[in-house]
Amino acid sequence: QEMKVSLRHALKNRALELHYQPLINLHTGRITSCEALVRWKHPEKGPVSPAEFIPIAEETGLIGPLGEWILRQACTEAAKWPSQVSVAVNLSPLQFRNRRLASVIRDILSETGLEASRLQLEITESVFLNDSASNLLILQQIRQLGAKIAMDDFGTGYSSLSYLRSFRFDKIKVDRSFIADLPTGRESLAIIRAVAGIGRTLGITTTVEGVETQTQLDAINAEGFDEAQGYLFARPVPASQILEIVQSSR
Ligand code: G
Ligand code: G
Ligand code: NA
Ligand code: MN
Repeated sequence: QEMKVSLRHALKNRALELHYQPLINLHTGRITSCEALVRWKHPEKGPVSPAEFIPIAEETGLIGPLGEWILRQACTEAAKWPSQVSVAVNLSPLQFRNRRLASVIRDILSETGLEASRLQLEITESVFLNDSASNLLILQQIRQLGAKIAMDDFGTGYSSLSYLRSFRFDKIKVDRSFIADLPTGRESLAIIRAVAGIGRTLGITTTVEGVETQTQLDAINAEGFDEAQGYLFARPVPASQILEIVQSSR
């Protein structure tokens, strides 16, 4: 309750900030996009993780205005980046309760001048759990704007594969739990190999997250993944730093 009040306050008073983490094209070594990750510096508690405050925002309905602020902020920043670099924004399944989500996104794109094709929305499988028919419709509307849709944390839901049949995703991001025990984890290796194969066959970009070591990267490259993200390349950094990074990486 107290958190809810201070989160609302933080949103109003610009105490929230977006950090950005690059995704690297494994064929060219270049940055393809940067994922926006929200940060909150609480006046007394110090930094509070989004893993803690996003669920509070979801329970209290604050995720609507918070999610719009995140989208607008991310698109504003990305419009300053070189045109070949996209921005990835996480969407909470609760944001789909707003049936006008696609038009909100369309307005933000036109306000900020960001080309739709440079916006990627990361969703999790839980988008398909409730109201899946109308959520699917919203996803299709977002896609029609020209934005890209990525399935985040792939493999951790209980029906990941079936969702690949429901919607043609532009990108699959394999959950970092499958990367953590590479290259020795036989099960993880078998699973990421299968995902790389699905991506190749269906023409879906395959990404791994949570790459922390060179040996993990070697294993991922051996499977032919398109993209990777993780501390091995870069940690999430503030907007001013990511601007320098994307400008110097051309
Ligand atoms: O950045 P970090 O690892 O602390 O994020 C923790 C969790 O919070 C992750 O599950 C991440 O997806 C989520 N998260 C971070 N930023 C955002 C955001 O802008 N929107 C939403 N919906 N979730 C976010
Ligand atoms: O749920 P989602 O995939 O959006 O989570 C993104 C979170 O993963 C962010 O909080 C980010 O800080 C974190 N993250 C990014 N790279 C790494 C990494 O290499 N290792 C670990 N453990 N976490 C990472
Ligand atoms: Na994400
Ligand atoms: Mn993820």
